[in-house]
Amino acid sequence: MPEPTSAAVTLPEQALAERVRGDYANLAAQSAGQDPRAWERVRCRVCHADGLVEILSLGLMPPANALLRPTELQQAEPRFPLELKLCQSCGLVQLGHVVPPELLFRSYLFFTSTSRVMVEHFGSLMNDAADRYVPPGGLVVEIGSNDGTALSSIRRRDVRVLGVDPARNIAVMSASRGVPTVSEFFTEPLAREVRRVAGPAHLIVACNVLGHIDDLDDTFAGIAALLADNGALVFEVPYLRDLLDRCEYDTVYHEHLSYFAIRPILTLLSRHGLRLERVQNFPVHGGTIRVTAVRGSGAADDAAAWVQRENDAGLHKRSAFDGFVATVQSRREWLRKTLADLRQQGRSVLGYGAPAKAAVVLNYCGIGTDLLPAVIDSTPAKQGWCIPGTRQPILPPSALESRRPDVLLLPAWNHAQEILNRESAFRARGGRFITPHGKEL
Ligand code: JHZ
Ligand code: ZN
Repeated sequence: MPEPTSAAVTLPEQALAERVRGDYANLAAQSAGQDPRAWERVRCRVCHADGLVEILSLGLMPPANALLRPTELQQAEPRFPLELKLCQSCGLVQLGHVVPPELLFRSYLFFTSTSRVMVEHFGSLMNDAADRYVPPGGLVVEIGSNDGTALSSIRRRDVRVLGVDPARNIAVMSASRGVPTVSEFFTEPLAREVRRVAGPAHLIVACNVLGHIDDLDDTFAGIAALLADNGALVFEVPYLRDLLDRCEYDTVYHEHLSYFAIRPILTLLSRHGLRLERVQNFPVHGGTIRVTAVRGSGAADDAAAWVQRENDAGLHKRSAFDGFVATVQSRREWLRKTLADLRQQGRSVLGYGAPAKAAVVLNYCGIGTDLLPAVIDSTPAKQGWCIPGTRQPILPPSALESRRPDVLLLPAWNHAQEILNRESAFRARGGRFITPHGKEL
């Protein structure tokens, strides 16, 4: 019997995602067969030095969120090199190739609202920062506003909000939350236009988006142009030290061009007349830093301590990454063996969560539908589609009942607590959760 999916229900955002995917197919066709050097970037995107050194190659991979329809499985997929490099001058870890952003971000299938924990996290960020920096009638602009979750959480009614996000399918969702959104990439010209029409922004928020941007100087020039004199920029990025310490190699994918530490952030801020005021860290997404910056020069005292710890860890040296690379390889061997053993024992295994990370793990580890037949995800817009490259179909959570797997592999390990709470019945009947990083939950 075919698995029930919500594909029969065509939500407006799904219809739009379909339409925008027509553009994707065109771009993908154009990129097929191109020399990978066409996508290569040889200079550091923060300090512009050349001579980036390679840390890790995950091979040729399809873009992690380029989900496929079952009818598209016969077609060739575009693949791009996925290589992590280090700038030994400023310490920025970055990808050596840039997939055209039109391909990655015009139709987006990740929605902030899916995780209750993230909704609360961004709710407190927005309300704390608005209370602190935004006067009555002031303006809050969010870069990468996704489905409007964060901006719509602001409780104060005396502030104006504006989202900027290139994903055309998501604008429908933010509009339904009452968040006006410009469906474009944030650039310096756009920032100047926003300022001309709406005035300066007292608060600019950018969470999990700076890593997606190739031309960071243009973005920061835009921020500097738009920010009110006494305004603040608050941004969040996954923290490089956590990525290395916990070997979160599956957060390396084409959308993520930069992997930030504080040191390169300071270079970038000072070049654009911004002063680092505060750094905080949070456990979300495997380890995140929140940086608050204002107009000015220099940095708050604790920035030096952050940079010192990074220097002590040798983060700007190639040798600091040797252990990481060895662990990535051993985790691949472990996962392949574990899934093969489970199959031999006659245990059924499904994946839980179809984040971008799932595509990275499954493709890098070479896990096809023989070892993992399908994955479950609560996002209606992902259900009925398949993981790029390894092609597991994405099923709704009701498949837990119809398939009754023995083991769930959890690529969405960053949402472990929330998912374990939601699926307590699975564990109550003896089901096991394992992560691609070798943890039993
Ligand atoms: P999740 C995202 O990466 C997107 P991804 C982005 N590229 C980024 O920069 C990083 O975050 C930081 C599902 N799920 O958040 C929903 C359930 O099924 O790890 C999602 O498809 N049930 C902007 O793609 C996936 O898991 C649940 O109960 O790696 C999680 O994706 C919950 C909580 C989630 O994002
Ligand atoms: Zn650099």
